[in-house]
Amino acid sequence: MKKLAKGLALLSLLVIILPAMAWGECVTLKQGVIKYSVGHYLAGQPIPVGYDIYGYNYQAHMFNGSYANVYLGGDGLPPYDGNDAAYLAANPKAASKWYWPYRNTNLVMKWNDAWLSNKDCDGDGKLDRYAGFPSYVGSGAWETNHMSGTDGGKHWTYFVKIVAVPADAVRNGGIWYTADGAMIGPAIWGAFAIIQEVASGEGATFVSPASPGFGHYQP
Ligand SMILES: [Ca+2]
Repeated sequence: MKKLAKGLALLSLLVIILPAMAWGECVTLKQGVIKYSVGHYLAGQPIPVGYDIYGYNYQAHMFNGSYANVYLGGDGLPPYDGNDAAYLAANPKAASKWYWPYRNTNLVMKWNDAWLSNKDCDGDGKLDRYAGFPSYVGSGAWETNHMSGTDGGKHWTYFVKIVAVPADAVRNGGIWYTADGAMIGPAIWGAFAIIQEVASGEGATFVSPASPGFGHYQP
């Protein structure tokens, strides 16, 4: 009877430890086995630890490059290099993409690990999103976009902060609110809200009344 109890205790301990170990066995970019997805221009190639040819640095949670290069790779196209005529001659279908008109806008994006991790801990071969949560809602994910360019010879900038909404947030029309009724900000991409916008020459055009700080939305 004592033996059985001991055996059961060991078994229950294993039941607790094994899933934790499986979750803890994360694959990193350094190992060279996390690859670009099917359909990507670089499909099958390992994602590098530093910047890739588009401007993504998945290890450092950032992107810096042409706005079009955020999407071109995923659409099976090479990175835009600034030469319209040569690029379109080689890749004519780029001209019909919605982001093609924004190719001369420079974009710096930053995000946290909940938004897009630099590891694969769930074993699907892809970098994890909202790791440890069933969806982005309540995950504390955030992203910033800093755009810049020239328009009619004038330099302009635009900055926006976006968060995944808390689990108890309430959506009313196009606006997300906290559980106690404070406005978080305009809804974007479903489960996300804009918490701050800054336009050059205009200053902050929106500051979330609930909070413009990422810490406020951490689980
Ligand atoms: Ca994964």
